[in-house]
This record gives sequence, C-alpha cells and structure tokens, in this order.
Amino acid sequence: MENLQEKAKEILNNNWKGSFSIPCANLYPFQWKWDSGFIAIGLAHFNMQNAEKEIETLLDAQWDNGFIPHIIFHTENDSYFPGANFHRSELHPLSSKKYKSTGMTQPPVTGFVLEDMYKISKDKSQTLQYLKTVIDKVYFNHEYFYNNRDPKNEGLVYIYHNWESGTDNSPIWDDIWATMNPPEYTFERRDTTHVDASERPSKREYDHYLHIIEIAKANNYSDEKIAELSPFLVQDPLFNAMLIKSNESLINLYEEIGGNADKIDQLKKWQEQSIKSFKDKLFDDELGAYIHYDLRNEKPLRHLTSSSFSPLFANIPSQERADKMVKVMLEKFGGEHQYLCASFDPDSDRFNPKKYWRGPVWVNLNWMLFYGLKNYGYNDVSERVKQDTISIVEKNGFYEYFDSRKEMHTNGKAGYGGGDFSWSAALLLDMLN
Ligand code: 2M8
Repeated sequence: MENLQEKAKEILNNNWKGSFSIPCANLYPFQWKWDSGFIAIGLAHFNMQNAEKEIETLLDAQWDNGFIPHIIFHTENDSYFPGANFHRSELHPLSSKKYKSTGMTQPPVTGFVLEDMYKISKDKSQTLQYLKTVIDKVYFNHEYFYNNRDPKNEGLVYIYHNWESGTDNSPIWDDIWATMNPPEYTFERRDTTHVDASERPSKREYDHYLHIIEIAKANNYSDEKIAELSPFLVQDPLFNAMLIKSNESLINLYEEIGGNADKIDQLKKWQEQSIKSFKDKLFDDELGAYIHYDLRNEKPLRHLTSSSFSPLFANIPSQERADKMVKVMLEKFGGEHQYLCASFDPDSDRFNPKKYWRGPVWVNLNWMLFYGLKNYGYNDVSERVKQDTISIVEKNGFYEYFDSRKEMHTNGKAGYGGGDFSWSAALLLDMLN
C-alpha cells in the first residue's frame, strides 16, 4: 500500500504545472474544473499549499457572472481538440479577460472539495483563513447556477452539453443524439493520437458534441438562448447531487467562519427546494435508482449508470430508498465477476466495458460511492468498493478508467485511456488515508 501511495504522490507532482494540475500528460494538457477539485483533495494530504493554489487558480478564471468554465486553457497547446480557438469564450460579454476557456462548465464539486480540504488540514486556523479568501467565489458560482440554469425554478439545474456532465459518451446521451442530425464536420481529432480509438467516442459522436457548441457560440453563450435553443438540455442526477453536496459544505464552512447569515439562509432555501425536487422528479421506482431527465424533450431517460447511485454521496435518498438502490447496485453491477462499479448497466446492450463512459469503472465515481455507502451504514459494500479500486489500480497502474470484468485483469492490460491519471491518484490516496 505504501508503494501505491508513493506512486500516487509522484503522479500528482509530475502533473503539477506550477499553479494548477493537468489531468494527465498529452491527452489533457490544461486545467479541468472537476478534475481540479478531486486533485486538490489528493494534494491536501501531502501538500496543502499546492491544493490551495489549485483551487485559487481555478477560481481566478471565474467569469463576471459567477460561471466557472470546464477547461481553462493556460497554455497554447495543439495536442488537444477542440482547443481555445474553437471554443472562443470571448464571445460571452462577461467571460474572463485573463484566461481563455470553454463556454461550458462541469459538475460543481468545489464546495465539498473546500470542506474536505478543511477536514484533512492539520492546521485548521491557517486553512480557515484561506477558505475565507475563496468561499464567496464558490457561493457566487452556485448563485449563477440557480439564477441561470433553472428556467422553471425547480431547484434542479440543467446541463446543455454532454461534456458538462463529465460522463462524456455515456449511452444515456444516445437517446439525445437520436433527436439530432448534425452536419458531418471536418476536423482533426487529437485524442485518438494518444489513446486507442476503440476506447474513445466515435467521429459521429464528436459531430454532435461540436454542433451543440456551434449553436451556443452563434448565441454568444447566452444562457437564456441556450435554454431556448440547445438540443441538449438535461437535468443530470450526478451534476445536481454534486451541487447539493456542495451547498451543504458551504453551509458548514460559513458556520465555521461565522457571520454570513444571509448566505447561509439562501443556501438553506436552495437546499430545501433542490432536495425535494431531486427526490420527486429524478427517482425511478421501477429501476430502483435515480435517472436523468431530458428537459428539452420533457421525458425521463430511463437508464442505470454509476451516476444513478451518486445521490448517496450527497445524503439525498431516505434510508428506505438507499436500501433499494444498494440492492440494485449489487444485483446489476456487483456480480462476482464484476468489479464495482461499472459506469453503465452491464445488462444493457449499450454496455461496452472498454469504451470510456459506456461501461468502465472510474475512480472518481467509486470514491463517491465509497463515502456515499458509508453514509447509509453499508460499511461492507463501501469497503468492497475501496478494495476493488485498489485491486484494479494495483494490477494495471493509475489509468483513467478500467475494465469492469474481473477476467480481463490477468495480464495488466485492463486499464484504459490516459495513464498516470491525476484524479485516480488523488482519490485513491484519499481512500487510503
Ligand atoms: C474527459 O472529457 C474531456 C472533455 O471534457 C475529453 O474527453 O476531451 C471526461 O472524462 C471528463 O469528465 C474529464 O473531466 C476530462 C479530463 O479528465 O476528460
């Protein structure tokens, strides 16, 4: 175990670029929003200064409307497509003047990351001083979400692009692609020069990804226009669970800091409505877990994914529902030949255990399940998630994602995507501490 921890630290040190971290070399050469959060948790265990700087840099790229972009292009680098010149964040009148970025966001993990950093800190008063300098920016980001991403005032925010979900090519999005017919664009992919194409999304999927951005750009990334026109408009349980978890953390931290009664009050109001709508709208009784909702076409997207169980991490379900969810997780995803937890329903014909978010196991989702299961007293299942995560990393290395089928892990080639991947290192380190 000590070796694993040392290796994890080495990866984080190598992926540290002076004021932020990259997810991994070559494939992802910039700073990504939710990666940054997970990485900061790992860094906090051995280098609090870098953890603080990581988040500080991310928040420095915040727009004047509170929005935090999903990629911050700190350097000119053409090893990634689509880069800054494609995304053109400058089209939005309130975008950062200092950093080029995308015009989309990613799951709002930063709030609970700050609380985790505080919990991990050995010098609480120093960390509290730091938190005072950044927390309002995260609050402002939540304000952005509730004011701009919730057109019907439900307490549930939408995402307008699959890249905002973080679960890029999940088979859930196939249902949305079936409602669209984008042009065949000509472009040069870079991801498939770093990673085998069989482990990445298809060209046709990229056409869809680019098309949604073209629509957003044609409207200068206006939230109002996107809500009106984007063919992709989804309430995602993972994204909303992260927001709810982060709201809770902001409340806890503001209480620790003292004062800020108005903000605590507002956060509690958001919480109340968000949790209620989440429970009422996103739970699928028949499937026994939470699902996505297609706001554009007004219909539930009835599939089981690892995101379906992420509300456990945010303490959203009742104990009764949690019991049901864990039963489904074990029955469908936890057979004796499977590592927990595949990213997509292994019984579905859309399941592909090698292809990115269409089936492989991801360390960040496992990390959420590890803590989420503990919240509900499922200590054995939680321990199994941890041991499964350790096994796949020990056998293959700190890959981006892993085959969920145990039989594939015999020759060390069941780790896929990028290698020496930052959040795999950071979150395993956290689980081992
Ligand atoms: C993956 O996504 C990027 C686009 O954001 C890509 O494929 O180019 C996803 O796994 C995403 O969740 C992650 O944040 C990013 C960097 O690790 O890679």
